[in-house]
Amino acid sequence: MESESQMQKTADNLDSFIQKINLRLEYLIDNAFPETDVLSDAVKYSLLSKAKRLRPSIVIATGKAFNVPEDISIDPACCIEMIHTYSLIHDDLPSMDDDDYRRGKPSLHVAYNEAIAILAGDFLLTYPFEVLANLKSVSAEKKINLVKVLANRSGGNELIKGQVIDLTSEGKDLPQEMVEKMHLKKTASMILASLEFAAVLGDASQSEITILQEIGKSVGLAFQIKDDILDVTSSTDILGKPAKSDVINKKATFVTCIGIDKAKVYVDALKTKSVKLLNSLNRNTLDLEQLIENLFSKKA
Ligand code: GRG
Repeated sequence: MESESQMQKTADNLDSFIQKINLRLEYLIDNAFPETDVLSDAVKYSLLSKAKRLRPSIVIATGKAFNVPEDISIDPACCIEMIHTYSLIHDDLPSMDDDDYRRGKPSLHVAYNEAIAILAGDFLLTYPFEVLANLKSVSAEKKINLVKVLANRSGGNELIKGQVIDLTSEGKDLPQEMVEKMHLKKTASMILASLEFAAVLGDASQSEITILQEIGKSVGLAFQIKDDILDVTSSTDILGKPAKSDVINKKATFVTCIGIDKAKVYVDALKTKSVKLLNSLNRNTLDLEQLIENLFSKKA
């Protein structure tokens, strides 16, 4: 049982991760653009808007469990957030989900235009690889392994594959195993990349990597099932993105597949599994545990 002071310390740690991530993202973007232009403005509009910073926080928190200093994990963490933000920008485009509202304000293609939104997404997909190549105090071998993880998890067999399944199955009744596959690809992939980044930086053993990957799958799946549930139970104001979007777009979700009640039971089972896996790491994972707890209780 965690003491009250330990819980406060964990909450302070998570807040400080978010503040550091926000500052570093701004620094990295300023560094990429010697002069302000419409692209740098558009990138900042999306990237620096209010977001939970879940994935980069996972990199830092898991890194800490593997003795990786925050000043080493911060840039790889920001790379994941950039890729995640690109995927949201492109997902909102008229040719994809055509959503006008994201992170509590008009989507990028609405605030600017479609071409600029595509280009801002392109920038956020490519710049992270430059940032990884330029990392200081990280060996060349580790940089290559980080690049491999990021290219793989954001690539045609993972994040992009999930989006393809999502878009091509609109209006269809998918079996549960196919919805699960889509969720693992679309949503778990960036959470898996976050855990694998920490594993690379912290020299995790093969058995630890396997446990981290199992955690990533359970947590990623649960995160998306919660999202499926919130789409029908919450509001646009609370979510900061359109509610009932899945219903309107005729998406196959866990709610359409097994119903809200069974979906909630499944999320609870995934939570129990994740905590068990986390404990089996035998490391100081208090920050990571709290992050996962926040994610399971997410209301937006
Ligand atoms: C365009 C290749 C490509 C992929 C898009 C990420 C994605 C795939 C689609 C976005 C829509 C969606 C429902 C994604 C599932 C993951 C998810 C719930 C994203 C929102 O992430 P949060 O809640 O948002 O962490 P913030 O804004 O806090 O970062």
